Amino acid sequence: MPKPEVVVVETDLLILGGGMAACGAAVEAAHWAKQNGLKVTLVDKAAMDRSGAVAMGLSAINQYVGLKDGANSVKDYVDYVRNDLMGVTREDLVANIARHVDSSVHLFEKWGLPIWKDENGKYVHEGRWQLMINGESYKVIVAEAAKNALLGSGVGQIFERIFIVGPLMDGDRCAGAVGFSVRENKVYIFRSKATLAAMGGAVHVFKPRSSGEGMGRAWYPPWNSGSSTYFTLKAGAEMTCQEVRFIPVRFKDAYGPVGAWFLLFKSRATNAMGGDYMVERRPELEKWGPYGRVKPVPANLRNYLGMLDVLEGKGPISMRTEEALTKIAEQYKDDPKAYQKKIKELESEAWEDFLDMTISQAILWAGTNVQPEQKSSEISAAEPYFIGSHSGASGAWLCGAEDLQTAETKSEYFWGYTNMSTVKGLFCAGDASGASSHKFSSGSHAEGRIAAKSAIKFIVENNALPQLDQAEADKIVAEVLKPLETFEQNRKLSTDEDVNPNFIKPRSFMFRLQKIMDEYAGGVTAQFATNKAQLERALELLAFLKEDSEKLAASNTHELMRCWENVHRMWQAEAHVRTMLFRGETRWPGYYMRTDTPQLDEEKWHVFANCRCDPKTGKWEMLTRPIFHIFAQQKAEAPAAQPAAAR
Ligand code: SFD
Ligand code: AMP
Repeated sequence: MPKPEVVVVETDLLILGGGMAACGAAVEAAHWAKQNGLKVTLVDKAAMDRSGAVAMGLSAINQYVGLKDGANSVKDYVDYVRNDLMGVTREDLVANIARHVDSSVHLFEKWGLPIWKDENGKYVHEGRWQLMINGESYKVIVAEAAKNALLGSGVGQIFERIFIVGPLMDGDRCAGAVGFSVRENKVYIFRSKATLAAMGGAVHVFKPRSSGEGMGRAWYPPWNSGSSTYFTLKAGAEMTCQEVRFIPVRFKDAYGPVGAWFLLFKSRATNAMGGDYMVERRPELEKWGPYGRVKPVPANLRNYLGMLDVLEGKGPISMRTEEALTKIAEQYKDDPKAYQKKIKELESEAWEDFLDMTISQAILWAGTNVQPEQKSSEISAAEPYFIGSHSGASGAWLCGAEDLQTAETKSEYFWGYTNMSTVKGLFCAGDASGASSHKFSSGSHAEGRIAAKSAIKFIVENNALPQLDQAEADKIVAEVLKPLETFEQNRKLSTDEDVNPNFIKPRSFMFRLQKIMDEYAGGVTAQFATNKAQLERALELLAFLKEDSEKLAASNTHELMRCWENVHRMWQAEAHVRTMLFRGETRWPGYYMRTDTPQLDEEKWHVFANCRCDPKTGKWEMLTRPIFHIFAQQKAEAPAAQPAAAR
């Protein structure tokens, strides 16, 4: 391959990613950039219309607070999130999103997203915080608005199919990013005054349940590979909640969502003996301090109760779809025609739930003759993912909004610009921002808007383009392209492209990473359990893997992307293992169990576990940060008012 062209792009605000948070950022940035005569550049590794977690569409908007109707308050949402995360959340970040999220949802509707309405014109709720949508084209609609905002205002430019590898630094200030085109022979140096990382979370760090050709079928779409974590870590940012992975319980093998079944259809899940683990194992909840008593039961504890059944050999666990649908239709039982009509209506809602967001689940149902109104379906716990915007919490440690700080929080949670990381000029949103779970698609969009507005303020107040150290930039470009060179130099040493004494291909590298994580860091085959000795062994093996990452080889630019995706995953893995090792307790059973410290330790570990990797020395620092409340002090055990739909 000829030497790639190096393209230098100068901008004011650089938005990395084209997902929900980046689209929110684009809309907001366009507005403020125009007022201030600034330029905005957005870079996505894929095509924005269908990139990120919402690519296939979604069937619900999971965060809507309903402030206008007075249905809930910001504090209600904060209570919900804190309880669900077993007490570990940055209340200031969650509150900031909660007070802005409704306006993002109203914008989605204005842009053309169909939100279900009842006969009185009111939104149909799936649960207390969730709205039902016809969301197959959700991402297309949100991306269109983002593109219109950036391109229509004349302030913006968009680069698609450019994979961002890592940050460009000017001392302690983020100076932009380096990436390459996955379609053309070009390397990009993006120089910026502020950078917003919004490149999603990570999948395929752990071995998935699926194997062979089905391996790409995971719950989380395969293209988010830990780039946000890598980018922020490499810039030297402090990270938080890196131990808080997310294990979704999903319809088995095709990962269809369960929310609509549990909340809208009020279904039960039962074991092989017909027992309901949420009822039979309720006493187990008492072991988990105040968090075992909150309503709804935290997601990890719901998982855990089901896992206990599986460990006792009581699987499979089934979603009782037939029971739930029949129960709803029962009210029409005196009128057979009305009964049949209702069943048909429910049946089509059930299929649409999958067709809107997890088409493969509908295909699996069809392929296995499932009629949900007649037959229940197996559910199971998926492999671990990193998705801080959902029910995980991993991400960068960010500055909160000034007006949400208290005298107590200000010195810990505030350092100048809302949503800025501990690195000057580097902002984060969505999965890239930590300790602010349950923002989902809508909250990520709102957080993107918050972060972009703040980043523009930063630019206005720090309006000089950081220096570009050309020698350093050349070094980074050479490093980015090295796998292509390694392949070219060594390919003739073997007759098989994938087996070579001098290099490792990204696919093999990924399998090695996944095996380490699965076996030692609490993956599926380890039944989500790990301990100090296993985590230390994982670190030992990860160190060898890191050495071998120098020998990654790519035969084309697509494979070059695969190389870097796996390097990003490896760093996400290391941050995760180190933080699980650091936190000497089990706080989120159902996500992972530290078998050597199997209990909650509120006294010692009611804190954030944070980490930082010094970009110069490569040395990791582990530290704790305090958890503060921002509303009038309440006890964690005070449950948020119980939603009608919660179990
Ligand atoms: O219920 C690079 N989520 C759901 N949210 C809802 O509101 N309702 C639902 O129904 C949801 N469900 C759901 C959800 C997620 C997933 C994975 C599934 C189902 C299967 C959560 C939201 O989707 C999630 O919170 C947001 O999408 C998060 O937004 P953001 O912006 O943080 O991430 P993104 O949208 O995935 O976008 C990431 C972008 O980064 C790009 N990218 N670009 C350049 N260089 C690189 N190196 C890059 N790496 C990644 C991506 O291309 C993308 O544009 S439910 O079933 O759980
Ligand atoms: P899911 O499809 O599992 O991602 O769920 C969508 C939303 O519903 C998320 O906000 C979940 O936290 C919530 N949810 C799912 N199942 C339950 C349940 N059994 N009880 C309470 N909330 C739930």
